[in-house]
Amino acid sequence: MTHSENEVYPPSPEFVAQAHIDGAKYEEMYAASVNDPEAFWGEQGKTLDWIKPYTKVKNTTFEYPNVSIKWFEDGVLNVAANCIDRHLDTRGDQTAIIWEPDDPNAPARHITYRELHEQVSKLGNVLKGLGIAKGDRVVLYMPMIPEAAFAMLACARIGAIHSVVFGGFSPDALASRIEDCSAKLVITADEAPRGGRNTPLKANADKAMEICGDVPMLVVSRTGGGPGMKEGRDHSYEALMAEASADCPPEPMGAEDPLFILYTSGSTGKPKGVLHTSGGYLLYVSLTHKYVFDYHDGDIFWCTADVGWVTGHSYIVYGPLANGATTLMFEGVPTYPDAGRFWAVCEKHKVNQFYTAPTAIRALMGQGPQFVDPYDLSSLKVLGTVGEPINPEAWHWYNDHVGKGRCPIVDTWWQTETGGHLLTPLPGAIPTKPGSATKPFFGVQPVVLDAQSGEEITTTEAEGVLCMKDSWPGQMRTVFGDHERFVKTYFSDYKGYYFSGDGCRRDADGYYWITGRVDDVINVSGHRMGTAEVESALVAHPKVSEAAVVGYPHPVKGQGIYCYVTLMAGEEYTDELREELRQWVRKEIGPIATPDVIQWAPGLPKTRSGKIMRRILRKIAENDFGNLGDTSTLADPSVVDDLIANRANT
Ligand code: 6R9
Repeated sequence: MTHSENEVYPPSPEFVAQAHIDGAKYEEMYAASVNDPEAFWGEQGKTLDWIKPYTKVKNTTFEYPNVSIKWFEDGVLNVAANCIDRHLDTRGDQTAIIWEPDDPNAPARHITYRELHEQVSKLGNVLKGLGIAKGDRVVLYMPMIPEAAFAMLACARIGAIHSVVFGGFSPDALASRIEDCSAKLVITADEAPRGGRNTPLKANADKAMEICGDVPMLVVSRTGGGPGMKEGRDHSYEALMAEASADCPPEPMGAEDPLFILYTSGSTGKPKGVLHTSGGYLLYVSLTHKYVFDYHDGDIFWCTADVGWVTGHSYIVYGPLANGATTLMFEGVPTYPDAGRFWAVCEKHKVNQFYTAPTAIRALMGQGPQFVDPYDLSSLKVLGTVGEPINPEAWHWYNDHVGKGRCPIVDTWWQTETGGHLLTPLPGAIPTKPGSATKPFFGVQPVVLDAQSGEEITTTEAEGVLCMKDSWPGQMRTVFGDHERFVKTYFSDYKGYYFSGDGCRRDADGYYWITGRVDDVINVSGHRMGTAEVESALVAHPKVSEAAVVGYPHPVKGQGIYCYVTLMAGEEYTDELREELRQWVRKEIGPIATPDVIQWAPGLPKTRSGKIMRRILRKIAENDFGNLGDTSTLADPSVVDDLIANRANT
């Protein structure tokens, strides 16, 4: 089945009748948002609680090299107070967080806004007691437990900047992030149960500190296992919380004071510390959460992401809590104890909006409908996807078996850098087309540029690179500690625009279809990875002299990791070494970076100036030999034939 732009699914009249935004309202609000952004955002900004109201709304320029992005710059607020304190009068006893543990037989936790206030306030005081002050960086390396959300919010409450590192990352990856942001504290847990197995977080953090040096550690006891505490460095979360006062006034923060740093892969080897600030980010995630999921008071919202990714930041923690929602946090994996777990949880907690990644849908689809059909999914109203384009088969399976044809599917395109959704349907307003992220959210001005000339394509139908013409409040502000890199990465290739790194097509109805990255970033199970990161891990092995890594189509992961490896002279190309290299990369970066294919490449296709021709390697990995393009500039064209002859089975 291929994409068809003629296949259109409008929301049902019943859905439209109860939705916040219908088609006409979308058109009206969208026009207002781009015709007069000052007025639009100035008005929307009032949905937050300000300690000192802003008088300025937008002060942004994409002009190279003077890029500068400020929203609500003279306003003062506190993000945690907006997510917690302001709800206490009206919904103190409402559940803020439902926590569903990995083990389906263990009890779920329901944490009210009042309890959340107490926990976050106590933890804020614990952090202060450990010497953390406004502007200090705190790294979180946590399981999917409520304490992860407490820690993020406690940082926000006292003005510290959190940087969450995904629990699946290796000690090396953790160490480099601790170092890059000069963290003053690491918050972790003894172990992270997932799918019936425990990830040794504390042991990994211990190893990281052998690399980056000791940093004070606050350790949550999740399983009671894991290594012992190091005297003078490690502190027990439970012990300090037991003594902490619950009186912790929220720190007044400038709207442009940093809220968090989140490292993400780019086309070079070193992950970038994407920096988000307080006011604009919170407004943008709360507004998108409300309108994109058509969230109504009392609804149960579930985003299945990990808090280690931006999706978890924006749509498990900040967006939902700013809206006074009930947000579900799931510790486990979609296939444990079996492939029905997501649906069992939806039934158990009567989930109304469900938000996941296409890779998870494909994996579950492969297990068969018997894992979903028995569950009562009548509570569901809106389904969402994020992370990569959704293929029509997966879309239809999601629509038929999960949504029973009743629930609009919102395919949300956005990035760590964008803070929240940029291209997405509003479910009561925009008819969907399977595989298309449809239309821009309020205030978002997408443009399609010709990749070579950089000219804006002004016809409705267009194909090229996806850029943004103007800023939106959730946009990242800089790369932590390297503003020049920020300007160079996003604003130098196409002057005057924000460059997303994605290619796209706009159809005759003005719908956007993302065609994938145009740089050396691959998307493995919805996770971004720089091919350069995997290459540098490979060449760090003593037997490897050179490596080139590309993505190739993978039925479940979307893209798999295909590595071409050249060994040092005299080394032997063996299956044992291949497996050793797979484990090596896994250890260097983390399990998500484990190579799917390693092809021995005694020679790599290079230009005469020594540049590896990745375009050709991509084609070979894709099994597309008829279409190698111009190979005449290669120093030695015969290496291509050798690589084709020895292409690995995938
Ligand atoms: C939120 C998130 C961003 C990259 C992005 C694009 C891809 C995300 C997508 C999508 C097609 C969608 N992407 N959502 N592609 N349709 N709905 O995933 O952030 O990890 O930074 O990845 O993911 O290529 O540029 P992040």
